Amino acid sequence: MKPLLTAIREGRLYLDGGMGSMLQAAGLPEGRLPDVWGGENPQAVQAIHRAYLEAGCRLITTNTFGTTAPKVEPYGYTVAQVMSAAVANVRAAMDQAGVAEAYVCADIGPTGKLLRPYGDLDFEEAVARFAAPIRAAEEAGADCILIETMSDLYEMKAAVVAAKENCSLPILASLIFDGSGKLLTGGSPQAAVALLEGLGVDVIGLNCGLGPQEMAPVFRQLWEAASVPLLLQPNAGLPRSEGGKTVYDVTPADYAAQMAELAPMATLLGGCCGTTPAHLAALIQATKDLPLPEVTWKDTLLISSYCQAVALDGHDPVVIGERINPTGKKKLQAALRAGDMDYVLNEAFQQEEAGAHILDVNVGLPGLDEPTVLTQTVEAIQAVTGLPLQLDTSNPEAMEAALRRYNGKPLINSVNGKEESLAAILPLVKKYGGGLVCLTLDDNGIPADAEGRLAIAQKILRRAEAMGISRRELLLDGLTMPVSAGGDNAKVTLETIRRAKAELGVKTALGVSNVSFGLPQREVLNQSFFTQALQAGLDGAIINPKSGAMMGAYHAYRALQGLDSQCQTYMEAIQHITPTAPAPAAASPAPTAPAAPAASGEATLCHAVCKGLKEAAAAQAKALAEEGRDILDIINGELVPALDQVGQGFERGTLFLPQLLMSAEAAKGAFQVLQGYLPAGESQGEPQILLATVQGDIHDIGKNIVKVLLESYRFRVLDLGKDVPPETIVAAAQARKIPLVGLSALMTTTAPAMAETIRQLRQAGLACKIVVGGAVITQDYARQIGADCYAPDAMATVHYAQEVLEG
Ligand code: B1M
Repeated sequence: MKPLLTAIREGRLYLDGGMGSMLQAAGLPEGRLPDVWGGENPQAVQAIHRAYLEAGCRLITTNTFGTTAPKVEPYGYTVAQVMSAAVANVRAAMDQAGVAEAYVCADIGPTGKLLRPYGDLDFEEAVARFAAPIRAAEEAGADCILIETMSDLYEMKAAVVAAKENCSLPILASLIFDGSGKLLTGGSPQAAVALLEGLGVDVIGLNCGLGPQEMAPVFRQLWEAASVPLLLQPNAGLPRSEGGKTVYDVTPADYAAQMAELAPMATLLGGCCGTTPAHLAALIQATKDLPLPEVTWKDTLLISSYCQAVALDGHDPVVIGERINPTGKKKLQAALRAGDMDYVLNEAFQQEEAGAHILDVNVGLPGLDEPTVLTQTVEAIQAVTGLPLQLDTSNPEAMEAALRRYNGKPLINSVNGKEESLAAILPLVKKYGGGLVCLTLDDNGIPADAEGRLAIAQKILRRAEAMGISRRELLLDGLTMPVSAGGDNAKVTLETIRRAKAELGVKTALGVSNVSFGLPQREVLNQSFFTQALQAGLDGAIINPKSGAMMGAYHAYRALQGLDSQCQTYMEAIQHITPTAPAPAAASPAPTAPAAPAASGEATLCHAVCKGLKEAAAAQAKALAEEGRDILDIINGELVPALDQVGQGFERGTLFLPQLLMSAEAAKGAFQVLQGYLPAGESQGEPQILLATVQGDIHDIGKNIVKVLLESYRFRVLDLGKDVPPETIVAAAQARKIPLVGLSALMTTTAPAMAETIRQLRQAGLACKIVVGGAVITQDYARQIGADCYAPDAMATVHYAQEVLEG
């Protein structure tokens, strides 16, 4: 049998289709992990594999979507046992079907958890969870690793890193996008391609969530950006519920017809939820004779964050903000030494608002533990901005630590022509991916002429290509020397840029402002040199985006070169620019980060919550409380409106789950501070009020505010937390003889759980009163579901508690 990667290059391949619904039909009991059940009922699983093989599928996926230690060990099995039984099931089905040439895809599904800082799963813990089934898959004889249904690029990165570190099998990486064309955590198709090609996966794909028609727009975007073969496994349409069962409407014939439209872009085809062997048989029949997609190499270098990609296409330059670098910046030095992350984050926001497309991050200071501080700084910045980062350090240990944790594909600044630098940095680029800034210096220093610098560039290029790093990923830095130290210095740099583009076909980067070192009115020189460098072919300009002069030069260059359609960006930006003025707030020509919900740099509680700045939010809350402002007024006038703003951004699709989570954390931090200004609660005695956020709902900020306020009015509260089943609430209310039950629900989808809880409380014959609240609840709805009171805010809850409990 051909190696899988050869087979992928030579012809179209078919994966199988849905597994879950077929397992249910085969008798999988509700609540039992399918992976475990499959090991215990091999005939049932083998029959499904066999049906797909008989339909013509030749890549068969193991029944191991949930095979991680936390999920299988409670059943008394190890990951290795479940994986090897699953691989054996595929092999047995191949024997039964008489198919000798088929490939076993070891299925790796998501953990079901969000990674820090958005959730509580640490990146390394995620890598370890994926490592175990991947190791077991190779040991059991699988042919490739299929990482699928990933809705978050950070988790996908953890899985791919685990695969690269624990096996030598080909890696197929497949994502689940939603109807808005984004991943759950906001990632775009281009950001996915950047990350996954950087990590070196063999195939990129889409599966689940949508049907072929709904998937088409995202798939087209993948096709336009990717240089590797693509895989497509949609559902049989959009799922809908019918009589409590999930059903899919796309028939095998329609599925085949819709997939045939996309087949010119997909080397590997298959199906996901709702598809059956009949769907796959029809698909194969309809597409097997269609021409194979021609996978084309894209020369554009993509750099990415968790949500967006910035393209360096060799024509349209981008701005790399240079301000997060402590050299010569006393305040930043002090902030880094004190661990004052908010200072650094503000610097990031200001550059973003000034129009930077990528942010350089350098924390090199004597005496600072650079691996730790760089990683922490990168994690803090990537949690609150969608701009990709440039990791800037000469310390390889710090580079690896930050690269590993970086949520995307960064710029790596830098490698140079010295052997030790090449040996340390190139393997990191190969492993984690990244655009690599190549400094034209070596053990003999910086050559005086362009010829010498290009010779070093060629050496780096050869070494990178020998390691399998494409020249597309390289940016040559011709190095800026001050003109005050040599009349030809600027000319040599410009010539190096010109020749690097023309003779080596690489992109270029440059820190511009060093040219004026030692001279007065530096910005005048910087601006002019910058324009000349752009003219020479500079792609990644490392400049101060807060300088009106530099951003003016940048926007003028783009307008004059026809890179700014109808001078739109120029016109918008120039309104804010005076030649030496600080940063304009400019529209960005490259893909923009999700819109920020608040105006720039304002030190307000609302701004801190909107931007997800936890420490700043706590500090602002403290300042307001110290001013003597009423605590409830701060909550209702600042905290709630800030979260409303974030919620609106989320609804419009300009903000994504990560920002929602960061804002929630900031609001919680502020509230914790405010809590200290409220009178202490009463803890002695039986609880009088039971509080809970209803089943399915994890929003608890509002409920917690209600609790603290009730306690400050000296009511005794039993807090059952969030996502609480009706049965738990009824049992607790019954056991503790609670006179007042308070329920919170924040979503239209969880309001019915509130109704169900009330129904069960009433059915149990409890004499308690019931108060309800939360953003989606209204007076009418409360009445309709049988609540005794609707409380629009925390104070209203206190008033009702006083009425019920104090007469
Ligand atoms: Co999400 N979320 N969220 N979220 N989130 C909403 C609610 C949403 C309206 C945003 C939007 O799209 N505009 C939307 C729901 C849409 C719908 O109705 N269907 C939404 C969604 C969709 C989601 C997810 C599904 C997103 C996803 O994963 N794709 C997911 C849901 C997960 C789940 O629950 N199963 C999700 C997750 C999250 C975070 C985890 C990121 C975070 C919550 C963190 C936490 O609570 N620990 C979060 C946040 C912060 C919000 C918004 C932005 C803010 C909620 C909030 O805390 N408001 C929210 C948008 C919004 O409401 N503007 C949104 C401030 C709080 C003080 O107000 O809770 O109303 P509130 O409480 C008030 C009063 O209502 C009253 O007193 C409080 C103080 O005055 N009150 C009571 C509340 N409970 C009471 C109980 C009472 C009496 C009064 O009696 C006991």
